[in-house]
Amino acid sequence: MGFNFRYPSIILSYLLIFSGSPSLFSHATDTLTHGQSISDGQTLRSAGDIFELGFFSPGSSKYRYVGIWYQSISTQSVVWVANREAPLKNSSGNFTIGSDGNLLVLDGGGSIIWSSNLSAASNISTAQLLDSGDLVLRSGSGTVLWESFHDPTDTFLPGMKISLDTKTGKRQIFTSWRSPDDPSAGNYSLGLDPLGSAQVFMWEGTVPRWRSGQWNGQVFTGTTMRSLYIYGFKLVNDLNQGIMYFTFTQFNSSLLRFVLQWNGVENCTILVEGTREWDTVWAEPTNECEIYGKCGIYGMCNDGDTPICSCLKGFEPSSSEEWSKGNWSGGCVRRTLLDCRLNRSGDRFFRVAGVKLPDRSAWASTVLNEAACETACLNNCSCKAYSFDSGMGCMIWVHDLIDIYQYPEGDNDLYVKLAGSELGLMDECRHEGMLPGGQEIAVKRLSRSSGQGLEEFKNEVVLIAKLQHRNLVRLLGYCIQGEEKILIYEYMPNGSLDAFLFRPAEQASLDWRTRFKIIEGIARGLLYLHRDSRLRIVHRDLKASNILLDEDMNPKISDFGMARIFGGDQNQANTNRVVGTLGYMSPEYAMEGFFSVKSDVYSFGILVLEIVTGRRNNSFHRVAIVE
Ligand SMILES: *[C@@H]1O[C@H](CO)[C@@H](O)[C@H](O)[C@H]1NC(C)=O
Ligand SMILES: *[C@@H]1O[C@H](CO)[C@@H](O)[C@H](O)[C@H]1NC(C)=O
Ligand SMILES: *[C@@H]1O[C@H](CO)[C@@H](O)[C@H](O)[C@H]1NC(C)=O
Ligand SMILES: *[C@@H]1O[C@H](CO)[C@@H](O)[C@H](O)[C@H]1NC(C)=O
Ligand SMILES: *[C@@H]1O[C@H](CO)[C@@H](O)[C@H](O)[C@H]1NC(C)=O
Ligand SMILES: *[C@@H]1O[C@H](CO)[C@@H](O)[C@H](O)[C@H]1NC(C)=O
Ligand SMILES: *[C@@H]1O[C@H](CO)[C@@H](O)[C@H](O)[C@H]1NC(C)=O
Ligand SMILES: *[C@@H]1O[C@H](CO)[C@@H](O)[C@H](O)[C@H]1NC(C)=O
Ligand SMILES: *[C@@H]1O[C@H](CO)[C@@H](O)[C@H](O)[C@H]1NC(C)=O
Ligand SMILES: *[C@@H]1O[C@H](CO)[C@@H](O)[C@H](O)[C@H]1NC(C)=O
Ligand SMILES: CC(=O)N[C@H]1CO[C@H](CO)[C@@H](O)[C@@H]1O
Ligand SMILES: CC(=O)N[C@H]1CO[C@H](CO)[C@@H](O)[C@@H]1O
Repeated sequence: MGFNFRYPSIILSYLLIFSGSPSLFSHATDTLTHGQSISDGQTLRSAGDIFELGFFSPGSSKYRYVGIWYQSISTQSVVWVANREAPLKNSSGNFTIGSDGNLLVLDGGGSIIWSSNLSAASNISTAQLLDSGDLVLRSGSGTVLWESFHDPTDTFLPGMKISLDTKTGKRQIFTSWRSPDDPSAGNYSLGLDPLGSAQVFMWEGTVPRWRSGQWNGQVFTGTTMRSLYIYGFKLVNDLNQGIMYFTFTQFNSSLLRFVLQWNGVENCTILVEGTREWDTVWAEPTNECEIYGKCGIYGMCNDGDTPICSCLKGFEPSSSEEWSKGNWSGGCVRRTLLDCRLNRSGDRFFRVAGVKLPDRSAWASTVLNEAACETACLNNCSCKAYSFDSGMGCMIWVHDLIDIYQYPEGDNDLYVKLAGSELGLMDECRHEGMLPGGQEIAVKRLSRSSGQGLEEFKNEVVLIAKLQHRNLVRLLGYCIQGEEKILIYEYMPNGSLDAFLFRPAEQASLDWRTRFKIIEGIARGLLYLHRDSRLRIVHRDLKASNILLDEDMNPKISDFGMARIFGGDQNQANTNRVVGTLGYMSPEYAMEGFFSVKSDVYSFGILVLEIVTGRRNNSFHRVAIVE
């Protein structure tokens, strides 16, 4: 965006002639008091010289607007506009606090063209521009009457809220500019899901264009927004006040902003120190699969495939003619009706790995483990799919599945309910949970649609077959049949460590002796991987849910799908594909892709903290998730 700051000579000479008079604005201040005004060419400046408020013309426009921008940046970046719908036609406007205490933009004739519109303002109010970029109007007693952060334009700054009043349904909405030359409300808006799910939506008009995916307490699961070291979001759900909002904090001292651009892209940029240029941290939607419902209902988008849309297994295009033309909007229909009898239903689940989970999930708050989640979905005839995740718990879908995107960073698995006959191939490859000798086993199933499936499958088989240690889970066998790939492990009756650590009901059963034993066991397993085995192995995804517990609560490291073997004198490697779990990843790995045995040690450190405290390493406290 280019900005022309026009100082017509008439204004300049006015300033020169009267510069000797006792004007408040001979040097910039951050506060406007009752009765004072600033005219075109004058500005308010926040105390730390970060933001500036004044008159500007965007791009090639000749109109004048009152707005707030970053004071120090030469390429002017406006974060808020007052009179976006009512431009000044010339530079004789004023910004002032009116006699009733409202903030006003006046044109040269003295008519009000914009107002903060408070019915009960104060006749001695003051307005102050803060270093956060917020313009705050206070009454004489200091009560906040109005603030620009509650009346946003297109820019989401640290400390702002994106909110939903759960009682009235009123939302705080961000609206794009119409064009780089025109700040009036454009076609795109951004706000919380009016249905109350913890998701951010973008609309084009009233049609959903993009959504963030479900919030898991740490991140939005459907985005590639992985910069946890630059900023962190927080969800607050205040049931008393009936308000729910997201806000974010930046961890990095550089200036940071999210802009809903005029072209319908939400763009997070950071000011690169030294260069004074904005650098993109994250922007969506930037590929077709990120567009809401691109492939219609029961369709799945994968921009690595040609064509990008396919129907979920067991479904076929509703109109193959439209699909062949690249019009996927009609979506897909089920091939074989579900059986859906209670208990002995012939229905089964098909795993679709690594996806942005579909929209309109329902949260089964009382279901606490994956098996119960599967049962809950199987026993509810309206249930189309389920997903279980330690952060989000059990989610089921009773509406048609829409907006499924399979992408490399996607780390949620969706289990889609299908008639058993649709899974014919798999039947031959199924084990009944017990080997012929009566030994109990655990089965891990990978599927073709997981995208990374075969590579990781081979990796895991080859690796684990070479490894033997009491603190590593044992592989008993595997099966490849058609598109099915199955791993058979020894059975771990006590499940995974995260279930014990983070569930209030189970926490009590972990005494200090047991916790110590678990830490020691993990350390032994890790030492074996790093030093004592014939190979040097970096696990790359060490976390509580990958530590399994046997009947005596001995820990065993599992899930070698992401592991890498290092050569004899190799100490470090780099990858473009950062895999693993946020919160456990070392900064140099998460940001630069560098990994080494040290990355595992970092994850181990986080794990020890979690085992000792019984708390997740959430930088933010999650108040609640509503659905
Ligand atoms: C500026 O415009 C206002 C109305 O839009 C008009 O009343 C005023 O005379 C104009 N001033 C100049 C200097 O053109
Ligand atoms: C705008 O402000 C200037 C300086 O405070 C004042 O002289 C002028 O009368 C104001 N104009 C209007 C229309 O209020
Ligand atoms: C102020 O209120 C009036 C009347 O309710 C409305 O027409 C106008 O758009 C409002 N202005 C702003 C800036 O909200
Ligand atoms: C503000 O209003 C109060 C009550 O209406 C009045 O007593 C007071 O004089 C007013 N102050 C100013 C500065 O106008
Ligand atoms: C903030 O993050 C940017 C982008 O990763 C980086 O270039 C910059 O050095 C960081 N600044 C600080 C103070 O950490
Ligand atoms: C906004 O919508 C109008 C009407 O549908 C369309 O003509 C215009 O191109 C759209 N603008 C953008 C930036 O998409
Ligand atoms: C995001 O904004 C930056 C700075 O304005 C710009 O250079 C970049 O092209 C934008 N990214 C997208 C995807 O629009
Ligand atoms: C796309 O297909 C749907 C039905 O599947 C149809 O209703 C719609 O009109 C088609 N759109 C275009 C642009 O052809
Ligand atoms: C079958 O399901 C019903 C209803 O959920 C339940 O009451 C019953 O115990 C189940 N029977 C068996 C054998 O699981
Ligand atoms: C199925 O689950 C949905 C969502 O939790 C619920 O509203 C519905 O009552 C359930 N149906 C049955 C038959 O349990
Ligand atoms: C703490 C805990 O739940 N321990 C259980 C681990 O598994 C064995 C065998 O199933 C149970 O007997 C323990 O109670
Ligand atoms: C990896 C990670 O997210 N570590 C964080 C754990 O929590 C502490 C305290 O909140 C942070 O300082 C770490 O950065």
